[in-house]
Amino acid sequence: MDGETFASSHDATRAEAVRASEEIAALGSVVLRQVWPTEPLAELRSAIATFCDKRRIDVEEGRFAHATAKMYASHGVGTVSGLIHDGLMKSVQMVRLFEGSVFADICRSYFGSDRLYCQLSRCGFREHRTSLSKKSFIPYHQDSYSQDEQITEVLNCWIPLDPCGVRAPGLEVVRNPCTPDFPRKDFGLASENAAYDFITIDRDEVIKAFGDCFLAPSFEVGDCLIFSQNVIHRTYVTQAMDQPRINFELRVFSEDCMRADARAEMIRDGNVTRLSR
Ligand SMILES: O=C(O)CCC(=O)C(=O)O
Repeated sequence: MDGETFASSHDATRAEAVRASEEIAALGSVVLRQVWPTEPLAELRSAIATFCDKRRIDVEEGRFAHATAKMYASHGVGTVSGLIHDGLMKSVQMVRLFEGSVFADICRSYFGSDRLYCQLSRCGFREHRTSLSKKSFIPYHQDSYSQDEQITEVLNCWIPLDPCGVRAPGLEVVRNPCTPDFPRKDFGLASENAAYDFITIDRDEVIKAFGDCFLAPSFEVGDCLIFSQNVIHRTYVTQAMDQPRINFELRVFSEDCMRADARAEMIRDGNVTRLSR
């Protein structure tokens, strides 16, 4: 597919980061190959798998009676805050993962700032087990819906922790920065995917607005897909897929993206975590 990949390496130069951030500005996303070191990703994967296994057992044994419990039996969902709460990781691991990464260079170039942050409660993960369900996990949507309203813009780095996109569910994006608050689908009383109905965007409407420009790459561990917050995207899953996939989403913003009247309080109260010095 056109523009599918932007080849990079661990020692990607600043010029490459600038090129990648220009691609994000023009097309909404960029795919990077082999830019994340495997060891911290394996640690993260192990923490997420432990969290999801425990949640699944809690659901099966009736200890987790939340409205979405049924979904959690087949699909793992959570955030870094949850992993930290359960003693499965420390926030410093996030800082270390980000520091010196190609993604950090791209964020500096994209936001034009060195003062970069994330919210640990909005850096999420998903575990998709095709042996338990082949239903699409998350339908077409925009991240801006689920954004903290005090933060005007984020870049999402979607990091697979298993090979995916061919035998395991991957991610599909519209290759366009898209427009904010794209109209959502009206289900009336008939639901397609109850948990996520309220964010669902209709594929035909996407094609009318932006053309048939979907990208669903195959990924190896170490690759990632970075996209801006209005980019319409979804879990990419086909009936033929038979492997599981865990992924992680590192959502980063600069200090300037925090609304001026809320910034000092957010920093003071620890609502945001500084990722760069
Ligand atoms: O990982 C996925 O399958 C989709 C995740 C996603 O789109 C999201 O969390 O916003």
